[in-house]
Amino acid sequence: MNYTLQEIENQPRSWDMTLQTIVQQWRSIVAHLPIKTGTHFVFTGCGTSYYLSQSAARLFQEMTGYLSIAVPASELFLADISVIPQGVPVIVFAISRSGTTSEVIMAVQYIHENFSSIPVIGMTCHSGSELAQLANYTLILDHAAERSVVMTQSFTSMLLALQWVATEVGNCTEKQIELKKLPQIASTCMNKFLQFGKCLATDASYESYIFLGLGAYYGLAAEATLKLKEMTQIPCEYYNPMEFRHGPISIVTENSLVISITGNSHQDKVLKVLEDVSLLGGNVAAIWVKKMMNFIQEQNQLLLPSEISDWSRTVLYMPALHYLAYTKALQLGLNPDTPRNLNQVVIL
Ligand code: F1P
Repeated sequence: MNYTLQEIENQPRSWDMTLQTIVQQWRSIVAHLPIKTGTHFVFTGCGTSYYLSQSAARLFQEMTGYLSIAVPASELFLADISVIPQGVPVIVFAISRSGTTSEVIMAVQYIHENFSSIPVIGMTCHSGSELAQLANYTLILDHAAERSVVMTQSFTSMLLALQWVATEVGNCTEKQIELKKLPQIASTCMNKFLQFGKCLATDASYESYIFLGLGAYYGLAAEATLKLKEMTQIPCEYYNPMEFRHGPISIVTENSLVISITGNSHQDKVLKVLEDVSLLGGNVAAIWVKKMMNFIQEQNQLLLPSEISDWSRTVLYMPALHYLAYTKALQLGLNPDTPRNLNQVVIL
């Protein structure tokens, strides 16, 4: 067994530990934070941690009503005026599994030097890291650290932790009850996730993969693409499903597989996009909640539990997509633990 597989499989346990540790960590720092009407939140990171930021910002805004954006860490110091809101209180969440990625460190230093009133909350899986030293406050998930180059459990665990934070800021106990159900739901579904991932990976006629996601799921689509790209280097892309028709759909061939990451609230509209892809001869698959009689083959549909909301269900879409990338790598004779041209951290 290799590290990547172990970390994919450990997600239910990692989520459980995340939920146990985040409550106290957040409560001990929130009292020091100047959250008031009009505060803007900026989520930042690189690579997976940037895609995590994209999902987290959407989920945070939806839950709390506070304006929230995601920016790549490098833009905080290379294009600061275009991304840092002016004239309003700002709080930054800087996210980095390693806590040592240069651009994240440079971004935090830049904020300290040029925007000293902005508090930076560092989220990392390494308590002894530079980010943990540098940030004004920290959220530490040491249990979600990884030996693999690619991020799997650290992505979902950090995202789940930020969702918990959002429920605290938004004062929403109803969603907290839902989040607490996730480890148990995931552990009963892991085998189903593996079978689905394998099924989409092993059909050799799929030469390119396209992931569709909107709202908070757009970050998931980006991350699913990155996982497949890192582990297999196979052509893959991601889009907002409704945007896909506006040009990108021209890349569809009988060898493409379009996979939709879909919530209950938009399943009907997305089904129509998939229908258009199918009419053009493309292959389609979906991870969603409502079972529908339609043109999509049964084995290409993964049904997730509908008893929790789209908002709370977010991380549950990822393990099947991790298994897809992992299985595809094995199928191509690649070692998922040692992706081409990559290291765990980018140090400039
Ligand atoms: C982020 C990251 C990873 C990626 C890569 C290098 O690291 O970009 O997403 O897989 O191999 O680092 P971090 O800042 O979250 O540690």
